[in-house]
This record gives sequence, structure tokens and C-alpha cells, in this order.
Amino acid sequence: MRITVLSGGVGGARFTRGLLALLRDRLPDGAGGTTAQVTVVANTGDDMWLHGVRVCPDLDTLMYTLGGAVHEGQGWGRQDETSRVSGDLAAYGLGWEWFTLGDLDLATHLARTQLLQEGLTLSQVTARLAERWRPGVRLLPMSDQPVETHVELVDGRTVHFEEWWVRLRAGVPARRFVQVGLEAATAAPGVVEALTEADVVVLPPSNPVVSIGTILAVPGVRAALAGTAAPVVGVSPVIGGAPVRGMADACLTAIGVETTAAAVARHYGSRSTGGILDGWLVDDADGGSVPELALAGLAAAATDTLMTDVPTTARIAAAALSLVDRAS
Ligand code: FO1
Repeated sequence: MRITVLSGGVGGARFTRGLLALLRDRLPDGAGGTTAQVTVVANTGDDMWLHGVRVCPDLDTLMYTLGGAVHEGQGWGRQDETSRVSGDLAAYGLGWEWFTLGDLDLATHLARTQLLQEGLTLSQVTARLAERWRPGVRLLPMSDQPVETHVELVDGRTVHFEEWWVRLRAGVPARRFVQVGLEAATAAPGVVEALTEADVVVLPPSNPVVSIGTILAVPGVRAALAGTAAPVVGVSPVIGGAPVRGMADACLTAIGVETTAAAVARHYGSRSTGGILDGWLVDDADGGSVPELALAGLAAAATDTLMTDVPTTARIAAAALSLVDRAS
């Protein structure tokens, strides 16, 4: 059973953790794991150079969450983290004082930077770092070429996504998002095959604009999704007209999409009308949208989609997969 997940950071990582729990239960390998093969294609649009090291927020959030080392309350960064180095760097007035690189997290960035400088690709570096954390999935960056999401603000400024997200808290409206480097980027090795050869493709409740949207913008990805024999099922990141966490509403507004579960599904589009979705799981709060989603050609259902803990998330993953009759 081959499952491919397109993921951003916190929401996608938490969903994938629940999906793996479900698969270990449904398709056990007899040694506590699963016979299912899960590939996660991660957004790298949030990546940046900071203090001379390469920071990959979504790859690291996935690696730490699935490797059991994530700071659970934050959803990103390491458990038992300290920020002595970051604090001392601030004393030099360097870097982004509003963006804390933890001391343990810095080891990841130093390791990644060293391996990149030794000539490894981002995919090879990611596989090498994952040998330590054993995430239980094949973790692929969407591209080995750098792609950075920059945000054009309504006041004329253009800032890196992380500055808009963390320093401005998306408080200044975005006019549009620009993926710098996208035209020179290609899908990382294995990404297209992971989509065309999957038994099912899942879009977790990640940010549909700057996380999943960025992955879809990588040349070759959308075509692979449109052409795959695998059903594509998504979980709405919006519950009752508001994003579950983060500020996906600010992103959706910027691209003229209403912040509702149905609007996000329409934004992705059903495959029967040239889009990428076959199924869409919404929260009970948005159960009223199920009929219109069905009319739009989607297998749709409503359930409690709040990922409060791993067993709950496993149940949500089961509900999503059952929409397209997989692993059910
Ligand atoms: N998010 C914050 O709100 N504040 C931070 O200081 C911060 C630091 C940080 C460092 C490394 C890293 O991998 C992620 C970090 N994040 C921080 C989270 C990050 O903004 C988000 O995880 C993603 O970019 C959004 O998916």
C-alpha cells in the first residue's frame, strides 16, 4: 500500500503522525511498524539562509514530529530546547531577533549546511538527517532547487514568508505570494513517481496556499496529480469559517478565496472538472457543505476533524481514506 502525502509543517506533520498510527494498526508488519509505504513531499518555500545556515522549517517540523522530538506545544522546534546561541547572536544585532533558532535546532541546520557544502542535494541531506530520526516515512523536499515564498504586502514591501508569518503575524495584508526560484526548480527525485505510482494521495490540513499551494506550483507536480491513477483525498484546514491554527485565512483572502471548507475544496478543484481532488473531508461544523461538494463531483463527508491527539488523528485519517475506499 503506497500512500503519498503533500505536507507543510505543523498540520501536515500531526496528520501524518496519526496516519502512521492508523497504518500500524490496519496494516501491521509484525514488528510494530506497517507494511504500508508512506512518502511525504514537503514544502520548502519557507526555507531561508539565516546566520549562514540553511533552515527548512517544514522538513524539520515533519522530521521532528515523526521522529518523536518535536516541541509538542509549539508544533515546531525541539523538545527541551534552549536559545542561548540565538540570544547571544541578538547581542550582536545580527539575524532576525523575532525568529528564534534553538540551540539543538541549530545542530540540524549546521549539519544540513555542512552536507550541502559537501555537495549533497537537499534530498540526500534530508535522507541523511532522517537516518537519525527515523520518521517512518520517506521524506522528500518538493524540489532540490531553492524556492522561497516571498510576500508582496499591500504597503508595497516584499518580505520573506517567515517575516510576514512570524514578525508581522500576517497582520499586514498580502497582495500576492511569489515563489522565488520556482521557474528554475524541478520536482525532487522521486516526487513525480510518488504521485503517479501511489495507491492514494492525501492532502492533510496544511496551508492550502503557501504550503500545499507551493508544492503544487513546482513544475511537474500538478500534472502528476492530474494524471495519477491514485485517488486524491484532502482534509479541510478550515473549520467553521476559520483556520484551525496559523493564519491560512490571511493567505486565502490574499488569493481571493473565501475561508470556508467548501471554498478551499473548490480552489483545489475536483478532478472531474480539471482539478486535483476526488474526496474532501470536512468538519461536522461544515457538514452543510457536503451536498454541494458532492454536486461538484467530490466524495465528501463530515466528521470531527480537530486533531487533538494521535488516536483522534488516526480516526480522521481513516475517515479520509474511507472516502476513497483505501485502507478501509
Ligand atoms: N515560528 C514562530 O512563530 N516563531 C519562531 O521564532 C520560529 C522559529 C522557527 C525556527 C525553526 C523552524 O524550523 C521553525 C520556526 N518557527 C517559528 C515555525 C515556522 O514559522 C513555521 O513552522 C512554518 O514556517 C509554518 O509552517
